[in-house]
Amino acid sequence: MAHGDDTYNLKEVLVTFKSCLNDKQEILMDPYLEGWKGLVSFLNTMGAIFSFVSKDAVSKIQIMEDFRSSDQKDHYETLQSMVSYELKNGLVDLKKTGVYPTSGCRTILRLHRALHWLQLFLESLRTSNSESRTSLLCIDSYNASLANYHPWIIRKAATMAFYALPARETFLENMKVGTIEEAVAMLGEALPSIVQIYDITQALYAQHNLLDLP
Ligand code: 1PZ
Repeated sequence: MAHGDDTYNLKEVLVTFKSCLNDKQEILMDPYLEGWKGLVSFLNTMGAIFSFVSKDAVSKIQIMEDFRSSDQKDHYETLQSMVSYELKNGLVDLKKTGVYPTSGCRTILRLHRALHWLQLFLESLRTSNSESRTSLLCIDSYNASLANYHPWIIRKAATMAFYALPARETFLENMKVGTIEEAVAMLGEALPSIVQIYDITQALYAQHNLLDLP
């Protein structure tokens, strides 16, 4: 899969998320992280103003890749196996940050919340029209999701960065999937798999009471 900046294509990234599910409806860690890396490459095409965002995403991806290359790697093969392994062995700070500030469960939760923002944002972009402003779509979807978990200073920085987003048509062209119409159609085809990954993760975390991990 090509994620280099010059061969970049958002469709491939979204399709990677589709390949995350095994036949037991479990989410495979490696393609999940691969999908995230692709999103970070896309974000990096939007300029240095977003580097504080991509740095945080990269460090979280790195935490998870380190688990995947550790002695415990087999326990991190799927999100489901990670949750049961970490909970069974008391490797998660459940109430406040303590011994395990970088558990897999809390790290994936941060990415999972960001995936909800992505879903709302791309869906609003898909259904918007040529008069819509990308920055406003982005602010609305952020306020409806991720902002609820961010302190004031991050919300402020994020909102300011959103004003630097390219106009809708440029944004859609930057996806590198052809014309604006083709980009919109691609979103319609690819977003359901993002939604499915989001929903399965959400149910898994809800079932184990992990949605508020510090
Ligand atoms: C297309 C425009 C892209 C805008 C990106 C929208 C997301 C704004 C998020 C701002 C995050 C700022 C940096 C640091 C945040 C961290 O404090 C939090 C919580 O982690 P903790 O501090 O508890 O360890 N991190 C997050 O919420 C994860 C953020 C990941 C954002 C990934 C965005 C991917 C963008 C894909 C673009 C197509």
